[in-house]
Amino acid sequence: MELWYTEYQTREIGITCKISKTYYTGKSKFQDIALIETGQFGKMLVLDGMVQTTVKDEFVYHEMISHVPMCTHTNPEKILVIGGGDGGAIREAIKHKSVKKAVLVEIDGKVVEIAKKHLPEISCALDSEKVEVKVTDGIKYAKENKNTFDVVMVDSTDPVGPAAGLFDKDFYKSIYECLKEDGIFVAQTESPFFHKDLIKRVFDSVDRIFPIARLYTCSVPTYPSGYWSFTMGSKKYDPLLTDISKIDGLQTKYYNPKLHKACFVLPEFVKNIIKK
Ligand code: AG3
Repeated sequence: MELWYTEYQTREIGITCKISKTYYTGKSKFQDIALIETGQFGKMLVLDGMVQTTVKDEFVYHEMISHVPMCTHTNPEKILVIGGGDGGAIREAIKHKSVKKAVLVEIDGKVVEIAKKHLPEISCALDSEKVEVKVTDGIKYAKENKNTFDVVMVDSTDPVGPAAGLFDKDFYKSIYECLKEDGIFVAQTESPFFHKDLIKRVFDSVDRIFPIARLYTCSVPTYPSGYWSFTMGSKKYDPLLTDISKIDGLQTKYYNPKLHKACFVLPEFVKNIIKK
């Protein structure tokens, strides 16, 4: 018998994958969790029915959420990832030799446990001695750790359920305060095709709080519309002015020095979303 899984990305469209194995389905305190084997994308992590990551396309999102801010900062030593319990963003972050410590703050310990057990390719860095995993609320953590981090990445789920507060203006203010004076933050901000209002709202908030606000995009085939956005807020460094000749030795499959700037070149309809 053939088994298929569908994520209904909007009320009008979905992504359907043939699955050959179910490694885990269950409920944590915060959400439904599933770990399935798909023919096309390999192992796939699904939270509350929404595809979070797959072994075959995770590199795009994880490299882009991490290397763009990491290479914009001139000396990122202390890193914070909020969400991202699968470990992919932090795996990329610690590829940077300057990093002394990377803290992962994930609200749902079950996600970390499942990723460690079933997604070693993605979660491998969680056992690194530079990495500290804290199972707690990222909003609270950001408030309690002022002036501490060089780079903060918000690797959240969609703005519903446990992640809703991670798209709030007050949260971005706490992030601003938990960054050092030249700190940078990036948040995943959904699809320019399907989530225009959200992108506009987040970009506006970040633009009000940070001296520099930028939006960049990449292609993630398993996410709604396949086209994804990130919003960056920076206190000092402008990613468009990064000296890309200094970026070298990073082992990547998507990110590269030229893309560092090219990813900020936006199509007209995306420019219009964030136009003042
Ligand atoms: N977090 C963002 C995934 C959003 C996908 N949305 C959806 N499928 N509706 C990814 C976490 C990876 N570390």
